[in-house]
Amino acid sequence: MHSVAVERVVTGTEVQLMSGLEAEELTRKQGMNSRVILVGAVIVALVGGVILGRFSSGLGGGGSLADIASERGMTVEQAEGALKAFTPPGEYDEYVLVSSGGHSGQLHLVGVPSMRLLKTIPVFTPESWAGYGQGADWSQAILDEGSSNKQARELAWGDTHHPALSETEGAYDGRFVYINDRANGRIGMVDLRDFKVKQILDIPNMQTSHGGVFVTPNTEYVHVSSMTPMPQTENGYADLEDYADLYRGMSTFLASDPDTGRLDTDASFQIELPPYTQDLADAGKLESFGFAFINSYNSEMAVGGNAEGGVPIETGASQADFDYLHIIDWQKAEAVANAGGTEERNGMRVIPLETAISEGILYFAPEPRSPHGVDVDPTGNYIVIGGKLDQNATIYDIALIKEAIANEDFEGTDRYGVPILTFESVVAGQVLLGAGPLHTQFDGEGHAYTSLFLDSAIAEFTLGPKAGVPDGEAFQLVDKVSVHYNIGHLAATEGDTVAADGRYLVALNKWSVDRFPVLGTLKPQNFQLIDLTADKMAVLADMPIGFGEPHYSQIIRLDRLTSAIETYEPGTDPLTFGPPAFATAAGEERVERDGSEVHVYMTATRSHFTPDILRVREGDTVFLHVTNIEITPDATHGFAVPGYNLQASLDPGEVVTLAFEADRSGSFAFYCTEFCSALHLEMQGWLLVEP
Ligand code: RUQ
Ligand code: CUA
Repeated sequence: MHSVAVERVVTGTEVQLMSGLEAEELTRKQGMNSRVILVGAVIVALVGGVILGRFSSGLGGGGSLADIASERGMTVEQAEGALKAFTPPGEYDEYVLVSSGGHSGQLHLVGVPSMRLLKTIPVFTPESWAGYGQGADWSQAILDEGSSNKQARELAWGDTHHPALSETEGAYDGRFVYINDRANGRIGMVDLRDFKVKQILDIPNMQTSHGGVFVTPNTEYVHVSSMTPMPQTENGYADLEDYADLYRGMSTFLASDPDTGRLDTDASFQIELPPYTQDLADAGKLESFGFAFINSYNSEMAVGGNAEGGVPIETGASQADFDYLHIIDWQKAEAVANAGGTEERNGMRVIPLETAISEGILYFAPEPRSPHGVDVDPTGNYIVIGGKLDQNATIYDIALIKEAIANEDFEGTDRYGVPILTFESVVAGQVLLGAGPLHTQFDGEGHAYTSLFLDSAIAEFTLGPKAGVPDGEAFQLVDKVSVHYNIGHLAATEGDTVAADGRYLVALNKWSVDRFPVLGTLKPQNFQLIDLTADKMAVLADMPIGFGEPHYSQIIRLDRLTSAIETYEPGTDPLTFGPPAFATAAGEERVERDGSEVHVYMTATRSHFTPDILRVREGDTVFLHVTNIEITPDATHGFAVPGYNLQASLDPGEVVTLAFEADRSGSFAFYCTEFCSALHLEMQGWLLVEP
């Protein structure tokens, strides 16, 4: 944290012309390390020693910065916020925020600090602008694969919650991002070469997953834990009377192929957990490498039944003063799995709960009432827990945890026999923060930032000596900032990693209430950008989210996204990154008929498809192999057929196959859906389906 000195030089005349508000702001600034210097002719604003602009009223035709701010009714603080967040046209943001898209089922990329939406990556939900799940073979293959395992029906949506960027030595490496589907217990993998999803895995033996997603520090594994436990029975059914006996949670370690990022079920394993509700999770790093931490609530095992004479889940699940932090030694689990200590369940190696206990894989530590977030600090020493119904952040120390395990310092076991470490022996400190602490991020300089859902605020506090904080200043609340409203997650720049840099924080607010104009009954959620470089945290910008509710985000430095490509090698199938058999070069376009099967080898380039007339007969099966033969970046073409539900988007070099039954006779004018050139409207042709 360094403070930013603000110096402002104003003319005597201009001071007289200042609005009351502005004068007030200047006075306030003076109280905050600022100096107001009056001189004769010009106003110069110095922010951090840099001359920002000349505030002379005569300069620049459009008025001075001060005039613009006052004309627009802005305070000095707001104007400063605008300058700090603004990324000039044509320039790049320094960071990219990778955000879940909630029940839109997608991922969203946002530039930081400008808070401009840069891209949407379709994952679980068909998205017609990207030609995703609208007939293009590669996207259909991914969606089909993701509905193949435990799902009895084809799934057409997802609820994305927790993105997890791949890491090397605990820092983002810009290669892959994983994202879970809260609703259906699935996970998607997006390749950060072309920013397209390459795999959706339907994880066996669990039904839902919430925040239990992280990668281990070298992306050895992608972890997904279940949220609501499910019956571990043949048919997936058990009455709720048998909840304690037959329902189980799962901690899943999915092995990730280092070259492709694909998750390999054969090399993966699961650890069976008691039927508590496993919630957020995080990976140990550095000092805590090899451990995984999962929060749980509902150790009461409430199942509801408020219309059957029982108590509602919300009441039943909030009785106990403590729930259990799950501490998992995943390297031990890996060794046990590789030594055959598993049972096979629906194609997955499962370490039964008894084995996890007897092999010392699973321990519990008590955590205050109904905890939510668990976050490991950049040094790996501290594990911060937010307890929804407790006003404190509770900070655990990995050295104390290891010691307590070694000394068998247990206060007992739970009903399944999992040893419970003594609370006092593993906790390094508690900090009273306010109402509804949820999630915590870090700045890499010994500070932690916790979202307070009920207070609609973020609290900043110091960690302990092992994060570089002097003894006397350890575990102290140092600052708070209000956000609008009801913050869930928050994301600091690289704040999940060993490289947390303390530049910006983004608040992911669940409500926006009165923040935006009334445009109907459904209001947007709101991202708020917060400056972490000033002495006090300050909100710089709002970004209303006009799509599904984002849950969690991670912020990666732009310069880490080094594997991103601009065009495919000519004739590339996005799914494999290799050339498919039907890649077509210019001059090789053709139509091949085999009985009622018609294969069209087509090319697309500005501003025509070749061939541009396709003659088929009603009842034929048509395979349209389209190759975009452009090599120019951004020369994307679309391919859409009216009435046939077909739409593909072809980036330069890309090949897609659209397969369909020509079951509707007629003359259909197919066309390119991207405004690709001056003759874009001419980029069309005819599909003639002869009756
Ligand atoms: S957890 S409601 Cu990521 Cu706070 Cu979901
Ligand atoms: Cu190609 Cu429009």
